[in-house]
Amino acid sequence: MKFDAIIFDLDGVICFTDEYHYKAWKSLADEMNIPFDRTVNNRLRGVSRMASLEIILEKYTGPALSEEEKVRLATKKNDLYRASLAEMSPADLPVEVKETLDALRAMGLKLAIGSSSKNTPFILGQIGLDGYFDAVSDGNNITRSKPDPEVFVKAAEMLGIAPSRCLVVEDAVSGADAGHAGGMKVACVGDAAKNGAGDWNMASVRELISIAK
Ligand code: B16
Ligand code: MG
Repeated sequence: MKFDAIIFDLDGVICFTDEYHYKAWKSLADEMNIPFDRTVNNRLRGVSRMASLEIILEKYTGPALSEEEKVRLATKKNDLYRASLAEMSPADLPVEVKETLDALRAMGLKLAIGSSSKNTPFILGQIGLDGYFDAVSDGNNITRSKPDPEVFVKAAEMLGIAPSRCLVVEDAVSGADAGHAGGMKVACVGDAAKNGAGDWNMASVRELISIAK
């Protein structure tokens, strides 16, 4: 086999919490009269909460904001976002994703999460994947956001597998860049696949089964 482990991004790959992020940021931006659309939203994929806020504030024209005010805004967005997460259930784990994960595991591959999100444990619990992965590296154990490779390098370390034997799966261009910077091959879906950011650009995660062979 070409790989010993697969490291999955969470938002936009395992489940579609990206739409909840968009709605929560949109509500905050509308309230502050900041232009915000799906093109800007695509730049937030894989990017940490505070770095996402800075991207949204590029078009802000109101009075200067203190660091405390920025943290308050990010917390407000996160509260809205978590209200959507609270409604999630195992039905929000797409069947093709669960079947693909199970097939990859049956092939003997180690499976990990590499997500920028501090809400990762909550999301995994909501969709019924608590305890499923061999390692979880997320926004709670990193100091640098994607495109820095830290989150994927830490996942590989937790698994005890060399980066060159790990395949990263991403929906964000920033995440694909992070995987490459960590010395890993990258398979993309969604926005990153449309941008040709991966070594493989997939129409479905099911393609991973033949890519990993
Ligand atoms: P949180 P991923 C990323 O998750 C999201 O794509 C990105 O939009 C979000 O800002 C980031 O997590 C931080 O999330 O506010 O929950 O800590 O794609 O790396 O799984
Ligand atoms: Mg993502």
